[in-house]
Amino acid sequence: MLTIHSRDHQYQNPKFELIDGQLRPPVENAQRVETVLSRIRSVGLGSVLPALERGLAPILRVHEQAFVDFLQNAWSEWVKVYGEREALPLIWPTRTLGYDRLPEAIDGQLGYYSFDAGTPITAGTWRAARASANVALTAQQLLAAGEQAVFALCRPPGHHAATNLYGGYCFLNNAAIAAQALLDGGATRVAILDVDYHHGNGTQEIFYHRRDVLFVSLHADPRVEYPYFLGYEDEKGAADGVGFNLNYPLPWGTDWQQYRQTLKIALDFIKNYHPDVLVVSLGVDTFEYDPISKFCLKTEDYLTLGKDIASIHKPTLFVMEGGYAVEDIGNNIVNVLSGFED
Ligand code: Q9C
Ligand code: ZN
Repeated sequence: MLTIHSRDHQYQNPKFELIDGQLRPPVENAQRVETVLSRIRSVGLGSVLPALERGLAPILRVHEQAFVDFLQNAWSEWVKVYGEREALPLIWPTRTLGYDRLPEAIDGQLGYYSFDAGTPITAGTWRAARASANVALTAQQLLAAGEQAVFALCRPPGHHAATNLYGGYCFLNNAAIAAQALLDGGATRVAILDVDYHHGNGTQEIFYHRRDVLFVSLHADPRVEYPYFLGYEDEKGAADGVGFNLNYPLPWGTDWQQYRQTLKIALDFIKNYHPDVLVVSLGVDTFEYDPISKFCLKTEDYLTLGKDIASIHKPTLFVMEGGYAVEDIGNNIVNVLSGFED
């Protein structure tokens, strides 16, 4: 299987993240990509190709122009006021505080365009986020040209990013941008299967009113897990999209046997949708030793996960999402991809 990659991921390199009441070294760090890449090379999964520049047009098919402008300028605006330290929001438009005004000050704009304080903006964030979208888009082009499966080694991840919101380590929604580009390139129906541990709230929001993209997500129950406010089973889509959004919240402690039962149901639904293409938001933070998660999948389970995804026989674009801090993420990712190819 081909892998697409960009060196520019390393420009997203915050010194700390705010997590669980502490400033700690970020789990979403540049080492993640190096770990996955070195495993891809050592097992000889296939060639690793650089991403091509695709410009802003495909990004603007998914994200609001003002949001993209904000991401592009946030760092320089922040530095003018606060100096060269990581930009974090401290206030949000919530319930009775009002939602509609876009403040002029960068502090207010950070709150307007974000949904958490765990996603630092640095000098290189925009460069890295754009490169990550180009990774997904380069993989999308190869798929459109006839590849059966391609792995987009995206970083930063994307599935929490919505039309005009960033958060959860995500700035641009790489999977959604690729899905939209597949439609624009001639596909009629695209299914997105999100197997990251966290609900893909951004992807859900982007396609919630549409039926040309089916969104199916397995994730930790938002009643007890991030992102808390979206990802419930009664969120089924709206308007034209009713019936085309499917959430499967699972309890803490879920192991492969329980996970697989739900995965089979999800894959059946996807099969009956008859998509032209499948996009997989591939997080391996479902791993038993993931530092921020509470599922119990084992390294060998990811082989079966890949095999199960292959069983619906669709051209498949794998987009890297979460999976943190442990050496095993290399094995886990490569197991999904090689399980798929077996
Ligand atoms: N108590 C992705 O996996 N919050 N993002 C962690 C831990 C951040 C995860 C809180 C989780 C974001 C792409
Ligand atoms: Zn995740």
